[in-house]
Amino acid sequence: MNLFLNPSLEQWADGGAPNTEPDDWINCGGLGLEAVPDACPSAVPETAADGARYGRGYGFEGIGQVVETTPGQTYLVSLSYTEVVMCYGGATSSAWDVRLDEEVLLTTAADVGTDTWAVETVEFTATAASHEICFRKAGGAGGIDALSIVAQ
Ligand SMILES: [Ca+2]
Repeated sequence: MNLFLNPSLEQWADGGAPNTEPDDWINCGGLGLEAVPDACPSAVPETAADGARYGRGYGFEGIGQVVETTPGQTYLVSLSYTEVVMCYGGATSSAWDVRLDEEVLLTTAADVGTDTWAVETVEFTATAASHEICFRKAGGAGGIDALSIVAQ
């Protein structure tokens, strides 16, 4: 069972405006994300990895959730990610950091292009009754979608 709420970033209360968070997600980076296609209909890629929307970040923007965990239990975190050409320019990069309580567990590839939704996974073992999982941009403009955390 995926422990993230709104894992495909489909619900976005304020219309997906720049520097905001999808419903149930918190800002864990410089600023929040923005929803594509809502905030940028000409963004590339046009198609989400899952559903109708994805989140786009730039620089060190990020979103996260605090999930309840069982100490000693192993969890698998997964994300789909891509490079994004923005409406208003800026360097593209698909690099995202997956962070556990601000510690980087994984940095994704930076160069998957804009025609690919790549998938990466990383495991961790819980040491507390809850942990914050954060997907934080590691420079440039890129997208995320289809986020999950599942007990193994
Ligand atoms: Ca989606």
